Amino acid sequence: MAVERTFVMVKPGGVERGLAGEVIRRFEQRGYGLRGAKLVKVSTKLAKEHYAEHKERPFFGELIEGLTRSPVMALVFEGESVVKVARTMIGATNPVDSAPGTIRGDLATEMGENIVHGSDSPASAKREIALWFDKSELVKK
Ligand code: D4T
Repeated sequence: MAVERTFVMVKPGGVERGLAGEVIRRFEQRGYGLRGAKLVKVSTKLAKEHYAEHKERPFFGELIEGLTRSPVMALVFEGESVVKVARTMIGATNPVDSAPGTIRGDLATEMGENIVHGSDSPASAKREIALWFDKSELVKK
């Protein structure tokens, strides 16, 4: 086990509903440190790069439209095994299957409005943090 960083994003639907603070609160209360935070009006280019792994999927267009429709809150958290724990805290991709107690399980009901994103592996975390943040925007402990 190791101290690592992950990328978390409150998606447009989450920011629109005023849930950015609730998402940050959950990670901070769990014990993870906030190392980066900013509101971003996402360009189509950035959205396509973020979701590059899904570019052949039938839902890609909707995904890009959904991510660019209003600002997101981009976040970096640091702590013990945070990549894996963040995914557990966020819950299953489809909120219908997300357990109560998870972010999606408590706050969402629809796949297209699942509130939050978290990197799915340490390699994805590295890629996504570099994609969304300049090094100068991240703080040390
Ligand atoms: P993100 O990336 O948004 O945190 O979600 P997940 O990591 O939990 O899930 P994902 O990358 O597989 O899917 C990204 C995004 O696409 C939507 N989606 C996904 C969809 O609309 N239909 C689908 O069949 C799938 C698999 C939901 C989340």
